[in-house]
Amino acid sequence: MGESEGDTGNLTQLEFLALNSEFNIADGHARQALTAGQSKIVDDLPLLFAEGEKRPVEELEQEAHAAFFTALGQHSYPSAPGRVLSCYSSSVAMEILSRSLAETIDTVALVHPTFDNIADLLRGNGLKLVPLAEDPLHGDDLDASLLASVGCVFLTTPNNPTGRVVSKERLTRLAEQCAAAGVILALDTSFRGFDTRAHYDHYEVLEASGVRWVVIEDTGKLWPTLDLKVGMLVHSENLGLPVEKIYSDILLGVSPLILAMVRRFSEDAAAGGLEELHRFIAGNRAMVRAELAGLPGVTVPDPDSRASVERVGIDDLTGTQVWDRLREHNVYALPCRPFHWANPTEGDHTLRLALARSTDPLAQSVRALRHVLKNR
Ligand code: EGV
Repeated sequence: MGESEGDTGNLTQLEFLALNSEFNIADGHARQALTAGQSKIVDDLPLLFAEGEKRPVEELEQEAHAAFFTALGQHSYPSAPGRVLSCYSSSVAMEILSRSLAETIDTVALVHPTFDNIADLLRGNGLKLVPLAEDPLHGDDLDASLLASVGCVFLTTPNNPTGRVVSKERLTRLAEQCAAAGVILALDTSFRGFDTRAHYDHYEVLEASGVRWVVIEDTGKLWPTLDLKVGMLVHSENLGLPVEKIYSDILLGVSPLILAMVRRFSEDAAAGGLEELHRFIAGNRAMVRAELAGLPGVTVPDPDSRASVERVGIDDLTGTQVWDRLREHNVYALPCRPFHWANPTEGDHTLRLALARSTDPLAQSVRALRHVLKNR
């Protein structure tokens, strides 16, 4: 359904093409310059290495988790051993979860749209998917028939690429419904650091509901650490899936150097770094919107988004056409078709831009976009 000759691969394959361009506004990884506070941490890397050599990794890991979760308001995260599984990336956590789910359930309701590798990892492990569009997800109660037909509801919040956040009230109700139906509730919160509306204590809500829950957390989108990062698979005591066993099939643990670095970046975030990041992303977003304002047929689909990505709607060209024309200027964005994993045509007229970039190359990239859109 929805495949066409114009399809150019998955989103990550499109992101690969961009990696060597100075105008890479494709992937959602953080590539802006380090702040002064962050540069200080990088200066201290030899000390963190020495700390990683000397101290027990369990201590470094607990400190990294505590610093990260508290910086983002997640005070009720489970700190007991084995409940937060540190992975090389959130996609590794996603693979572990997908393999675990496939042992006991057949079907997952997955938010639509969302980053395509979530759908691909679930399907790659043999799971069937049912799309859950954002409007019904954020509206009334989920259909009883939907809940009866799935073993898991999987949501990305803030969502990628739309930035939509599941509110505390909404999560409370979703968790109640999933608990009553015996359905696992899984969240990918990789973009939560950008949006204070996603900083209410999710773990408190999930635990209070009694639902079987899993959360994938990520440090990888927040800080420009050259892809030194941790993804975390966090789970409820009652989950009843072999996540710890499958984790052990794939890895022993992440580097204590990276854990020590995550602790320091989290402390810096809590001490004002997060607000600085929010101002930076908001500034880049305002610049992008100002640069594209007034172009006929060009829209802002996600006016409330605070995520580090921004969608642009284009009435009379497809995202793939704009992507192609931008490449002639060595600028790489992302056409949104693949985000709409169940119905790609829904994403035909949108493009995603990365905002976690230094403002100057981002501004040059957006000027090229304006040029392309002006000369349609
Ligand atoms: C985004 C890259 C993977 C992913 C980027 C991403 N692809 N992991 N297969 O990390 O929004 O650009 O999430």
